[in-house]
Amino acid sequence: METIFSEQHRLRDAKTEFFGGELIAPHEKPSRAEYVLERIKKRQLGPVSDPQDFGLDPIHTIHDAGFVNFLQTIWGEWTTAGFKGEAMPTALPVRRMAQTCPNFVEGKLGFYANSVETSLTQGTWQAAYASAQVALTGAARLQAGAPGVFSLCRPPGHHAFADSYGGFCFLNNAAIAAQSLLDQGAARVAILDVDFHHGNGTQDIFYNREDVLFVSLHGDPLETFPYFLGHADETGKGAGEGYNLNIPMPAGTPFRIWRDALRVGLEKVRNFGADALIISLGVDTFENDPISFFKLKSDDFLTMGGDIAKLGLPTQFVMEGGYDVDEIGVNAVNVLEGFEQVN
Ligand code: OKP
Ligand code: ZN
Repeated sequence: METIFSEQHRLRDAKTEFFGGELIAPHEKPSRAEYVLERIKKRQLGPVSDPQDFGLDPIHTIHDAGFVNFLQTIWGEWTTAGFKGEAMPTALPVRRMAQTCPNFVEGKLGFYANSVETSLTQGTWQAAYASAQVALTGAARLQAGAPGVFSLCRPPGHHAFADSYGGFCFLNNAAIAAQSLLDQGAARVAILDVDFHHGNGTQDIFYNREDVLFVSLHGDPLETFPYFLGHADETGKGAGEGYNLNIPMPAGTPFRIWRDALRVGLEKVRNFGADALIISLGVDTFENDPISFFKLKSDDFLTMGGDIAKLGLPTQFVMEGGYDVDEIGVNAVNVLEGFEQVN
C-alpha cells in the first residue's frame, strides 16, 4: 500500500498542552508520525510519496472562510499582542452568549475553539495545511483506482468542525478527503472512525447529509473527551437522518466487545452502498495508550484491518490519534497489513 506523507508535519511542534491544570509537553508531537513512518519502512509496506498541492479550494468546501483565515493569521496577531506563551483562549461563547467574533486575538481564540488543551503556535497552520493535502492526495489515489491508500496525516483532524479547532485538530482531513471524492464523482462515501475519541467534528460536518455516512466507535462521551457529542441517540438530522451511527463503549472495553461493534458499523457501511470508505485511523484504543481506556492489543489491529478489508471497498486510511509512541507505529501498520492480507 502506498503511503502519502509530508515532512511539513514537523512544523506543528507545540511546547504546551493544557492538561490537568498544568501546561505539559503535548501528547500530539512530531515523533508520532516518525514512529509510523519508521514502521512502514521496516515492514516494506510500499512506497512513501509526497502530497500534491491542491490549494485552499478543497479546504473551503468543508471549512468556514473566517475560520480558515483565523488559522492563517492568529499566530501573528498573538505575537503582535505581546503574549509570551503559546496561543490559548480564556473565554468561550457558551449558552446564551453572543455568537459574534471579537476583534482582539484572545477573543477570536475563544470564538473558534471547541476545547482548550490545544495551543496555537508558529507553524501550526503550515502543518495543518500540509496534513489536509496529504488527505487530498490519498483521495486522488482512490479516485485513480487504488484499492487502498494510507494518508499519514499529522496533525490529526476529526475534532475539527467547519468553524472550530480543538482536541489537537485544526482542519478535518477525513472530511476534506470525503468531499473531494464526492466532487470527483463518487455518489456516496462512508467514514468509519475507529479512534478512541468520538469524531465530533466529522459528525457535525455531515450531520444533515445523506451522501456521507458517519460511523464512530468510541469511549462513552459521558466519561471521556470530547464529552459533548457522540451519544448513541445522535442519528442525523433532516435529509441526514439515519446517516450517523455512534457506538459508545465503557472503560475497559476489550477487543472481543469492540469487534462486535465494528461488525455493526461495517454492516451499516455495507447497507449504505458506499463507493468508497475512509477510515479515521486512531490507534489510541491500544491498552497502553496514556489518555484512553480501551484494551486493544497489538495483534487486534491486524484483525481490525482484515475485518475492514472484507467489505471490499476502495479504502483510504487517514491517521488520527494514538499516543503511546513506542507502539503507535506497530499498531497503525498492523491495521494496514491486516487489510492487505485480505485484499
Ligand atoms: C485527539 B484524538 C484527557 C484530555 C483529552 C484531548 C484529547 C484529544 C484526542 N484527560 N485531551 O482523537 O486522538
Ligand atoms: Zn483519539
